[in-house]
Amino acid sequence: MAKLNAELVAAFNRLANLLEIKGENPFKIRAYRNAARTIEGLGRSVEEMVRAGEDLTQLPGIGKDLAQKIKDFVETGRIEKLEELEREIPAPLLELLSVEGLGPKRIRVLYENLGIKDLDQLRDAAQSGAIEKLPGFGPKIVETILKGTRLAKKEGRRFKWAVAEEYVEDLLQYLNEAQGVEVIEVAGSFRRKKETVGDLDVLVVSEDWELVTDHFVRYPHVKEVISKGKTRSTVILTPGIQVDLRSVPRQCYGAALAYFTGSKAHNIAIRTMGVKLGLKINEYGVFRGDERIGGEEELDVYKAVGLPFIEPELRENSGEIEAAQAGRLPNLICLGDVRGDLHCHSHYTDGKDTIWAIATAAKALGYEYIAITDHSKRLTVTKGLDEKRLREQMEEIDQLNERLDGITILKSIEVDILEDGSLDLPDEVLGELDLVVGSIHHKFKLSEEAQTARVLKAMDNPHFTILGHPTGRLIGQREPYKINVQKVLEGAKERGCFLELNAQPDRLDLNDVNLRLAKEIGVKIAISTDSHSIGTLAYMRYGVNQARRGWIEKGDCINTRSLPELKQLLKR
Ligand code: DGT
Ligand code: CA
Ligand code: CA
Ligand code: ZN
Repeated sequence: MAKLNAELVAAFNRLANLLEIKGENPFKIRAYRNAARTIEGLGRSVEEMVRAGEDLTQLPGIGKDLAQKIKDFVETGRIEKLEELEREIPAPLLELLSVEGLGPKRIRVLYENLGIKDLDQLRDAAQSGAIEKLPGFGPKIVETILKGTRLAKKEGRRFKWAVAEEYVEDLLQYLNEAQGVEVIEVAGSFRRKKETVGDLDVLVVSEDWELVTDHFVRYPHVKEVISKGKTRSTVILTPGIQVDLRSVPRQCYGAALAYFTGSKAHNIAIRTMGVKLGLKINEYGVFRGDERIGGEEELDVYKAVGLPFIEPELRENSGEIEAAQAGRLPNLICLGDVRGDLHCHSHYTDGKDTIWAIATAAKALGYEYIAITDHSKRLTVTKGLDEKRLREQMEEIDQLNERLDGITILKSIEVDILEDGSLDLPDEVLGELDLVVGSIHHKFKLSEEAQTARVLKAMDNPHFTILGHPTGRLIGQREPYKINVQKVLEGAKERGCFLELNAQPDRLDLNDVNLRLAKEIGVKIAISTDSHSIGTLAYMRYGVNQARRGWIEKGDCINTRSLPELKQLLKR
């Protein structure tokens, strides 16, 4: 998605939140949220649409007023109404939105009754018992809020990888316009594809550092210049993310890239190996005594200590060096290995697009198959499918499959796992589907024992194939529910089930540690986007990034298989 689209989505959502905190008209608030959703799923650049003079009111949920705001935003980068509200409402109040258990409505009640404006005041009030006494806040909610406050503080100012990427794309494009730039690369946790990124570490090889650094600090999204030096400059961009830009001489580039890619623990391990061989390895190169023996290429560093190249995603000193020594590094999965998406919502429930549109978009991505997995009936807010509507959908899919070439639509459902581990639809209809994704969407607070038993019981159903977003966590917002992932994996292995790696940038569920556990136990995973619109089918790459951090190879994944192979695997 173009950066401007993402910014506009964020601006509209922010507007909606601010209006809700103010207690304004719910219809207006919903209109902004709907517009944000429309743009998120657009799959094309609004900027281009505006420049081409297209009529934006043709888009669903975009009226005249919103079309004007979009135009203003494209032309000026601002929405006046949003700025007005931001002046009116204290900024830390908005940060409270990231706390689990707090939506704009509750924030408003807290602000009006207790004057709570930031995380510290929130924590104090929760601990003093003041919040519990407010109407609509019980002890359970207060407990959730307290936990959420701790999580928000811990995550601090870290950015989800996908958000960082939006800024990186634009920044790199801008930096490349500077005169004399030869190489630019982002190192650090961003290059290692960590799920969250603390700051961006950019390396530049150039003919004239001064020109580059002057250009850098004039980047329009710079909020504050922290330092501007001879080899390093640091700025803060408007969303609050810090960027360190470093100038690197050409002959040191590989050593610097290795050094600043990290992780620190990985670097230290490599450096220690070097010391044993009488070598000094640092950001300037590889040295024997005073003699420089390498450093132009990143591979020089690994060669010097007798290792093959190690992919950045593996560099956490969590076994990759031993694996490299033993010649057992994984051959990591790539986006191009993926042949289909096995979790995707249509307009039958809370998705935006028709099945035809989804199938066409999937085909354009080069996929062989796409599973339509709408919600089941318990999720009434999403218009979850009952047996009758699911059968109607199956019929439509049969018809579409006859008409469509080069892509197969798989019949499926994201069925709710009920509290007792039974599934939200009768076995009979589940048995007619190509696959069944089972997910937990309620009763998050069971004990670990009960939650684990619930999932295992669900997997006992012979139609169950894939466990969706297996731990339920939302990065920086909601901890995983208590569940014994190892037992779930062992249970899946016994029963011939699979676990999902949900590619939504705020889920990335399973995490890297659990992915490695899945591989060790021998449970294959499905990397799925959980798309609610065709624009977000492209989230697959976030899933692949995470899979790579989890040492996943092509063969560890089910949606890298051809359709006949997949169908074979799905038979339990
Ligand atoms: P972040 O920004 O918190 O998401 O994580 P990183 O890994 O990007 O960490 P950052 O930005 O502090 O530093 C970038 C890289 O520079 C880090 O991954 C490894 C390297 N580095 C930084 N400080 C040291 C150090 O004291 N020793 C070594 N060996 N490497 C360091
Ligand atoms: Ca960093
Ligand atoms: Ca840094
Ligand atoms: Zn779900």
